[in-house]
Amino acid sequence: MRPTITAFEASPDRGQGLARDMRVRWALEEAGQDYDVRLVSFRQLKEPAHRALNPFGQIPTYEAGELALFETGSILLYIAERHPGLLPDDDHARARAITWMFASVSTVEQPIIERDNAVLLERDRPWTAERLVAIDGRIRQRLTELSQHLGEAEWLDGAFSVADIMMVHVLLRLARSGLLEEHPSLLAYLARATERPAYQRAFAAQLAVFTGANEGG
Ligand code: GTB
Repeated sequence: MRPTITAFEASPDRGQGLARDMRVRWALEEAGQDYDVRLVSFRQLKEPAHRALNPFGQIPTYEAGELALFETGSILLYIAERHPGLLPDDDHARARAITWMFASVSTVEQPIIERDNAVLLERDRPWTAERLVAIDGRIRQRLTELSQHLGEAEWLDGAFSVADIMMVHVLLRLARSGLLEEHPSLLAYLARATERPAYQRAFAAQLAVFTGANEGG
């Protein structure tokens, strides 16, 4: 069944692909699954019709028939369990890939969101500069640990999986921070991932929302 996802009507990042609908678009592109996109305004996000899909009033959501999901981790897992090539068949390898999905959002992403909050929402506070130093220290620690894990490997654990979609999208949010440049192996990991045709198609589709070009399926 062709799913419908939601995305911002007005791209706050001007088409850089940083909003989380990008993760779902990318997974669907990797899966070869066509999809529809319903664009939602900031006002609509907080209205009952959207909160019925996501009680927190956020994008993205995923609808297929009677099923409505929110949370990118859950949506990516749902897609990956129904399409070959996004999770390993081996039971243990599958469990490790799912572990990396959780690690992406609960261990690596957390200080990155704190950083965005400090830079975007709290930039005028007297303590922001000091707080940024502390946050960047926590991010640096995670990036060092991640690059040590990755070593010379192409992907997080064996073959490419939804865990890489999640981790790469989390890291891309640091693109302008200068922190990624301290880890050439992570830059190479991001380049490998974003060169994938599925990423490129997903990126072009979300960019089209910003440029006003027709939304692709
Ligand atoms: N844990 C949820 C998930 O993974 O699905 C988080 C969902 C979420 O944060 N959604 C954001 C949202 O709807 C959009 S992605 N925010 C509106 C609101 O809460 O009212 C976060 C995001 C937004 C914009 C940029 N940007 O412009 O660069 C980057 C990331």
